[in-house]
Amino acid sequence: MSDTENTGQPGELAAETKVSRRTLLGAGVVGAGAAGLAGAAGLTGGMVIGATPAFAKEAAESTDIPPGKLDDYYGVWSGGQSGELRILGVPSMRELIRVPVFNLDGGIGWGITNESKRVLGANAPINGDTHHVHMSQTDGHYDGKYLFVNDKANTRVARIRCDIMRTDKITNIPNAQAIHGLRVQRVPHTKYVFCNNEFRVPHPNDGRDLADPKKYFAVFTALDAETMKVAWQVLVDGNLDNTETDYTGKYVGSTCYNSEGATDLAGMMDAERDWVVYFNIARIEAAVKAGKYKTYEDPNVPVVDGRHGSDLTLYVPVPKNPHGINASPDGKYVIAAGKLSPTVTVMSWKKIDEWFEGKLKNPRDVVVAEPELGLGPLHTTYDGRGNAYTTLFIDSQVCKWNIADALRAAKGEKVNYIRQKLDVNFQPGHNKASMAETRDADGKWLISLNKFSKDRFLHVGPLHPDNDQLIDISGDEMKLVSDNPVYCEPHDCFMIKRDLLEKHVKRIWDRKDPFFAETVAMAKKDGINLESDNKVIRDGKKVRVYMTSIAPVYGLTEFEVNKGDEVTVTITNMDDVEDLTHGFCLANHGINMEISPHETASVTFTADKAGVYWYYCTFFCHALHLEMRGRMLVKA
Ligand code: CUK
Ligand code: CUA
Ligand code: CA
Repeated sequence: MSDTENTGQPGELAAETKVSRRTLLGAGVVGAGAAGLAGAAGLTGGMVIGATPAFAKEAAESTDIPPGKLDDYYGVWSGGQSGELRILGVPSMRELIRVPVFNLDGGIGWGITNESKRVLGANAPINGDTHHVHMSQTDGHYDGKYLFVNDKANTRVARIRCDIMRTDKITNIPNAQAIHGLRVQRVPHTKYVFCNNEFRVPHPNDGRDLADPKKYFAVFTALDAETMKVAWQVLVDGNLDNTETDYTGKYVGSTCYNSEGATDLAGMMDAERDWVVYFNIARIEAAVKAGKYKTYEDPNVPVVDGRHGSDLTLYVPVPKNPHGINASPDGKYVIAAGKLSPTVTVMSWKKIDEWFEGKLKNPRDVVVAEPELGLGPLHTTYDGRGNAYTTLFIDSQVCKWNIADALRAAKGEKVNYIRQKLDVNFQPGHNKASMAETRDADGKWLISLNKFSKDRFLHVGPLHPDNDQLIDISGDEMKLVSDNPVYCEPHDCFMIKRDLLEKHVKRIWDRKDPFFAETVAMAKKDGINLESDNKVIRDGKKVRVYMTSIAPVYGLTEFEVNKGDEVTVTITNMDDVEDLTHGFCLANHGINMEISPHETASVTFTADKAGVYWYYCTFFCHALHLEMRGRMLVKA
């Protein structure tokens, strides 16, 4: 097959896009993994993969959302090293809003307001690296309550409240470095958020054992979803990459690509097999309860020992540097992608249960198939009709295959389990089908999150956007329907049906919202009624300025302070009209914040320059929006 056949592109390809997907990343780029990849390619020698079947030409589902009409799905995207989340409409792929998490956002004042600083913590780093965003679930269905996302860069996990789409808690994970994989417990509900520690380090990491990597280790973390406190951790062999939970609430598994415990690339590719480690949640809880744990950096965080030989864990050898791990929505299987092996490993949750019950002897007995799919399998998603879709990074394809047929082939039957390979542009990491991480997988849309866009878009400088391609999977044939440039760098996303989330999302703030409760408490101490008072309270060198905003005026059009005062400005938006947001920007002070209807927001700064400083509204709220301003008078 030539590299430009079977592209599935709508219309003609421009000549310059006819680059070979397989040569796009030449030896130089993948060269680092060349040894492993050559080995992997060798394994494909005997691969029996039938030709992609011919499909009757049928039209793809329409992505056209006419003006005034709404999308069928919310899409929730992680923002990679932008540190944020993004909410899109699917299938239009229109970006609806960004949710700042581990980043500064001057648009709404995230990292500037007191309310956001309380969530971020004092002097928190603002270079997050979000990969895995998942919604809380109840009985394997999305419940519209929370989103959780990792920060690989600074070893944190954040929770986002879906009703206001604001980050409301951030937890630093102790005894770990680089939280990568993250998943929620599905059943009976999201009690725990599971977090993977990717980098092995010494413990305590205080300068000891620098040159002794044998003493480094990694931990698996269970966060309590409600308190956002670490419930327990498990010390593991190797490292932890991606993670996945089952549909019974009993087990959670993680891929490990560095079973070698190596500190360099060659060392991490040394073994032919690494593993997937499964954690037995009930046994771990019992061990913690029985006091069978140690503590390391944080005396309040119990760490149980789950290394080889422990009855808390099961290590299943799988080929080679596995990456993604994804449970099928029927609750039966969990599939780990081989990355440096052309295979994926299909494991049965039931057999994992049997292994822990002592009914199986060999850890590999939980493996029910290991189909070959192509080069560089990274992540798998599902259509709810028995098919799996695995991204092939090196082949630049999405491979659709049938799970039942792969199981039959594993038993020696001559069946072709590959349904279709669709070229994507280019080098896909994650993919995700609509509703696929719940029991309600509906097999309508598939997103392929491609790391390279090459010439698919107008050039904008050396940094190219990624290309998130939307693929219609509702029929027998996958059809590529749109290319969507995205800013660096979504790793993962999910799609939830509109009606499941829409009903949980508020249109106007509740005055009793805990998000600004501390600010309300401060006002109460000052005897201020935030909804009507416009007053300045002086407290030594601290000045607290309270005002309302009702379009097009602030409750105070001037206030006076002394140079050197610490000033807190608190604004309450008393407009009742949905969507009537005001801003507060103080000229030449690096301050801007957003205040939506019935919200209270505050900001604290030092008035360190004498003079007249105008503050003004930054959200166009009224015909006289430009006139919505006032003066801070700073006496020398
Ligand atoms: S990882 Cu990026 S493509 Cu962080 Cu889920 Cu696989
Ligand atoms: Cu208020 Cu513009
Ligand atoms: Ca390895």
